[in-house]
Amino acid sequence: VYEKGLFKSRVSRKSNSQSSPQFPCNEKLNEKVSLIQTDITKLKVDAIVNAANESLLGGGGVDGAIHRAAGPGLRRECWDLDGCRTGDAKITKGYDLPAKHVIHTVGPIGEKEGLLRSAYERSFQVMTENKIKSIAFSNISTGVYGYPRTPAGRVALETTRKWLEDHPNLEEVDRIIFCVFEDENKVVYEELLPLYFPPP
Ligand code: AR6
Repeated sequence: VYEKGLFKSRVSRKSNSQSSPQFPCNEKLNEKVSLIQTDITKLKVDAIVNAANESLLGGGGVDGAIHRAAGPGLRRECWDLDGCRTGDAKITKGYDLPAKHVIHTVGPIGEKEGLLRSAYERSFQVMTENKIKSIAFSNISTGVYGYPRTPAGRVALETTRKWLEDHPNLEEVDRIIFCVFEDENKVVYEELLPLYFPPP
């Protein structure tokens, strides 16, 4: 499922040096993080993270794809959740998906950094509360909600790096996957990953 060898890839760290964050290499953390380009509904992980809206009742984009693949049980469970505020996250079962759970988070409309950070942080909290070991994130807010891709990637990776550093005893979390769909986000993550998770 996972693309291995990410950190030995051809990516140059020079390309983004102007605004490089200064994170030291930590191979233990690097091992937990992967990039994959695929349809997130195909991933067999403990949880996939949906870019939902506040109603939690489905929509277009990745949300629509997840609801279609999961089947009507997902919509029924979402109905009972009574929505989700922007920056928050809620969990359901995965129903007909290969993933066991769906963490539904609602990103901001437009470039509101605090709310996007909150969406990732709340997803990590929900992951921990539910003892989830492997998680795949879609690129929250970067489609219909119009958050520019590179700043959104920075928020995703910075939040992840900090969360991993703040939870050094979470041995049970063994994989955090960034699931990109279109080529533009793949390019963004290939450039940013070595800045937040530098190779040896
Ligand atoms: N697998 C993985 N990623 C996907 C898939 C897929 N099957 N389909 C799209 N993406 P968006 P948002 C990528 O618009 O910007 C919905 O209607 C897509 O290329 O799905 O947070 C909700 O109901 C993009 O990079 O979510 C909300 O109303 C990323 O997923 C609203 O859109 C997110 O794009 C949320 O907008």
